[in-house]
Amino acid sequence: MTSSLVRVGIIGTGNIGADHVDRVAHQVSGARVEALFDVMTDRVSALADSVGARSLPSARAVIEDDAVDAIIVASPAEFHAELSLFSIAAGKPVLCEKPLAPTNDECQIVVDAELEKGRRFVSLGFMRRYDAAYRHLREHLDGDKIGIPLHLRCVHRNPDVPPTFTSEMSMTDAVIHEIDCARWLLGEEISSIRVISGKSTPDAPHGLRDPQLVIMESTSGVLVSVEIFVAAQFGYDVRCEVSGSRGFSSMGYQDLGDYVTVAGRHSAFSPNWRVRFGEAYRLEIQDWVNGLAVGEIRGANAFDGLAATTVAQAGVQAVRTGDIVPVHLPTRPSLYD
Ligand code: ISE
Repeated sequence: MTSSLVRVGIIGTGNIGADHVDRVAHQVSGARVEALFDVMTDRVSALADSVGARSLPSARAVIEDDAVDAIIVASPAEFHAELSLFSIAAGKPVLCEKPLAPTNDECQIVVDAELEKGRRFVSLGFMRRYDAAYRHLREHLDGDKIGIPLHLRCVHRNPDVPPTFTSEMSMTDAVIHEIDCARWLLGEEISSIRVISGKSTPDAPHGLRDPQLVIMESTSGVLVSVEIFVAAQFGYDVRCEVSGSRGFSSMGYQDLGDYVTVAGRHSAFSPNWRVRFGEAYRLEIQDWVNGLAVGEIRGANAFDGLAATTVAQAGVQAVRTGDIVPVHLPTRPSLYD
């Protein structure tokens, strides 16, 4: 780092990328936005001007720019692995939005690139790890407050999705978060997955099975169930309850901001994940920047990305076949211990 502020280059300035520009510029300390790239050139120039950054002609130009210390990748998922690889080749830390890549093979190539360099560069944007409610859940598990975890019961509801959304995308775009949370909360891998779909909501885009019930098992046999319901209409709703051998701990059930009026009882749901997890995203970026200042790469890593994509892809197969699909993960290299 040649400046006391981490100079960040951001690639992709759509919804989440634009949020990250605002976070780096105004909501975290120790960093500033140095350069941006987006294929939508009009959008990116105005955004760059608003935060005193430069708009560059390509993603690679951002990564290789001498005045950029670290990269945030918020482009569409199919570019994540390639841009992470360019960042690794340039020797620059990269905070990549989930997923690390849509396929296991591409994720493995990123892991291999880090192994070859003998150090980690990639932090993966599994922001739920920074959410206060999920952190409490993990403290209860780590503190042995509820005994041995036996069942994680998760709910993931989105108000709506684009008309092109498919039953498989429910696994790769949405359930991938519960996959990461389950691994992070339990400290174990997922060993199998099956997906059951029943009656679909009439509000689902044509062909989308919604809701679906996902049932996973961890290596020690903990059950992880997820109701994934992406055309739920009323708002964004994420819950998780862990049943343990001596109690339970839950999030998302008690903290919905309920209020009561003469007209009845109301629950204030977030409109979308950008609002619900806004603070988690901010804390994730702050921790990333704080880590870089002391030479550490923090947050979920590239192997976490490989593991999550591997389970999500097994989930895709489970959607298509209805089978219980075993998950085959490579052994975790010591770089990721
Ligand atoms: C979206 O892509 C996300 O990443 C959100 O975190 C997730 O909750 C949502 O379901 C996805 O569509």
